[in-house]
Amino acid sequence: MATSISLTRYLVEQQRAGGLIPAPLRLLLEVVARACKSISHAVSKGALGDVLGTAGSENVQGEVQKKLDIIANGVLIEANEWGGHLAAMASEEMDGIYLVPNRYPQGEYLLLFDPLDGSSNIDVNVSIGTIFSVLRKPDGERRVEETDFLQPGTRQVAAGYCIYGPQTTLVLTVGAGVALFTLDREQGSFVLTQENLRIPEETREFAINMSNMRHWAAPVKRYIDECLQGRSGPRGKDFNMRWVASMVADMHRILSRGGVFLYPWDRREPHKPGKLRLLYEANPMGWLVEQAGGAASNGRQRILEIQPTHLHERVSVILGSKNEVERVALYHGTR
Ligand code: P6P
Repeated sequence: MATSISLTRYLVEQQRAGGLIPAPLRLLLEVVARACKSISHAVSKGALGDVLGTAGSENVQGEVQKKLDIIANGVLIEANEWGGHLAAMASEEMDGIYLVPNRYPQGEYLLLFDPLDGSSNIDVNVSIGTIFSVLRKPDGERRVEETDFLQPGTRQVAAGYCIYGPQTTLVLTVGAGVALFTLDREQGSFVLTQENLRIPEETREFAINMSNMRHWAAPVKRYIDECLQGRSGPRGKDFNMRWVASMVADMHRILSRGGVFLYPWDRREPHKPGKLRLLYEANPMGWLVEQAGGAASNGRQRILEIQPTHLHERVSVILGSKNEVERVALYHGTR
């Protein structure tokens, strides 16, 4: 039987080969992976663990928080604050940034996360996940401020997600392709099960919430209409649609077999550029997609080049198979 490669061994060998993973970053990624293992355990308890249902509070987005949102957020904060690899954290579930307490050593990295994406699916046993992004803090000794998190996605040093589905799977990039680690529950460790994931440039699958069709802008409506016309229409082929309503699940499918994911701007809340958040959803997913040979656009520009203006900024997202993302951008008049 082939020797299984643990996450730790993969990170050490990546450091030897490419120097992309200094020891503090390796420690950070291993701690995040251990936190995801704990979250996976909590998620798997379901009704047996008093973890379902709402927490009776709202997050900064004004969304009702699920008990598991709060649990997952706490697990990530407690796991990462003492290690000396981080200066601060930011989360979808927290209004402001979380500075590592002075009683712990200050590190050089910033960790951003959506602790439990897709939480509307928690109570109905559909796959959910944790999305994370790692940035460097600015040089110097001053305390980190919220503005230090406002870096474009091109400045990420690591990004990934952990999907809690039939398998618990960690998907990670540090800028040398995308690797996939499956949790071996008997060993209690993440084992490398695929590397150099590639998204096919062509696809026959799109993921969008069709119930919003009447609210979309013309370029998105044109793109989806043409897909729906199938082989007798301008695309000359039939398409299939998927919508899990859990970005991690939809994006894992796209990273695994291709497809295009759209959550575009729509007229329901015209003052918002989109529903999904730039810093801890679109940027990490966008980097993973690009590292796998796909594309990530807001319809008008490369997502990773957007200069954030505030921590919980939202963005329109078109992610996945390169030729499809470029077609949507073309329809927006930006190619
Ligand atoms: P809708 C989950 O709440 C989420 O943020 C993403 O994971 C998912 O893709 C999207 O919202 C689903 O949104 O409007 O279809 O419920």
